[in-house]
Amino acid sequence: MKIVHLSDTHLGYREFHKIDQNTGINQREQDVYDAFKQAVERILEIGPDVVIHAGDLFDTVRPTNRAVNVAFSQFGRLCENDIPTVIIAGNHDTPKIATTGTIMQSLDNFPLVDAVTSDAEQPGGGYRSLRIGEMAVHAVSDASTQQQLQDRLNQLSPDSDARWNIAVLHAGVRQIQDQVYSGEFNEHYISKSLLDNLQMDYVALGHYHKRMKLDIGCCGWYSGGLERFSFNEAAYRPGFLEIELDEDIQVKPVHLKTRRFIRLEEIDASGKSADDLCREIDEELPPEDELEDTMIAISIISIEETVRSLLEEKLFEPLRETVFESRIRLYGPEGEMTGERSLKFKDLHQEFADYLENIDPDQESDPESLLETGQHYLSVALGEEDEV
Ligand SMILES: [Mn+2]
Repeated sequence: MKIVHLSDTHLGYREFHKIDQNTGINQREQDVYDAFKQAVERILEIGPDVVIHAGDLFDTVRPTNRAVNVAFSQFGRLCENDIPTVIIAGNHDTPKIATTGTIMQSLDNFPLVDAVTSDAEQPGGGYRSLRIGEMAVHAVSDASTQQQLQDRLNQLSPDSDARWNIAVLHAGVRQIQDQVYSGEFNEHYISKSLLDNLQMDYVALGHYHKRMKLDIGCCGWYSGGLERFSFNEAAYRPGFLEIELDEDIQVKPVHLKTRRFIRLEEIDASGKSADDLCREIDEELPPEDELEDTMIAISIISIEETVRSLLEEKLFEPLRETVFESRIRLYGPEGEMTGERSLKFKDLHQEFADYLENIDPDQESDPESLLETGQHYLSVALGEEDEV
């Protein structure tokens, strides 16, 4: 039997200000849709017995109509081709207040899709055990709280009638060598000992965007994301996993063609002139005609102010004009950050707090309640909070 395991599609994600010339929408948002469509093309070529999506289908709890349409049309293609799909909600799909509900539960109405979420109307209460051919697929949705997730995990047990038992989970993992976490405020964890004792044949994990085999009691993988969602993910290879269940379990990565990210090794500027640094960086960069579509991250330490301003003029200004997007981080001799010119905003909540700090306080308004009200509206707009 053959499984395709993917996760972390984050449909609706958008960043930076570039617009796709063909569609008129945010280019990174379009990139993410394109990666998902490309993945579905590959899946149709592979023709698996089941597709497993281990969560974070959408980037936010309240995705835009566009993101929903992309998801529905692509799952529709899988249905038309008679490929069953099991999907669980990840932390990005799960509202903090359960009554908010999810759009993902609408996917459950598709004939061949089992969409397992925390919605109250859902059969199984966030845990469903499904028989697909010789497989039993145990799908556990992310929950609003760690305790709720734990309660679901405690129900997990293999189906002794099935030839293969597969668990589908969305969380970080504690107590493995590289503890896996994203640093998101609403992420949940599974302990290594729980995974060690699951007695499954395969554990399909989502959440961590780097493809990774887990050192646990059975075969378990993070499939990784279909795209990169920050410069920190520059070294990850977007794609999914193709799994063959035969005498044993064979796991094969399938890579997708996505936007190029280049993150240079940190450069130490001590004793170097601006020309030296220009040469050093130029050697690492692709030819000029390839720069236009590329994301570039550069980090330089111990740079003197005079060298920095020369480099700014000779290299960084033209580079910023040319590349798709850049993150250039420069640190002075004392380790202080200098000349940060990246267009990337900080977290919107932080931007707003910084903005309030820097404006003249209005006599009439109470700065704390202004901050609180503003943060609430931001949360609503970002889909993190309910309007009430
Ligand atoms: Mn996640």
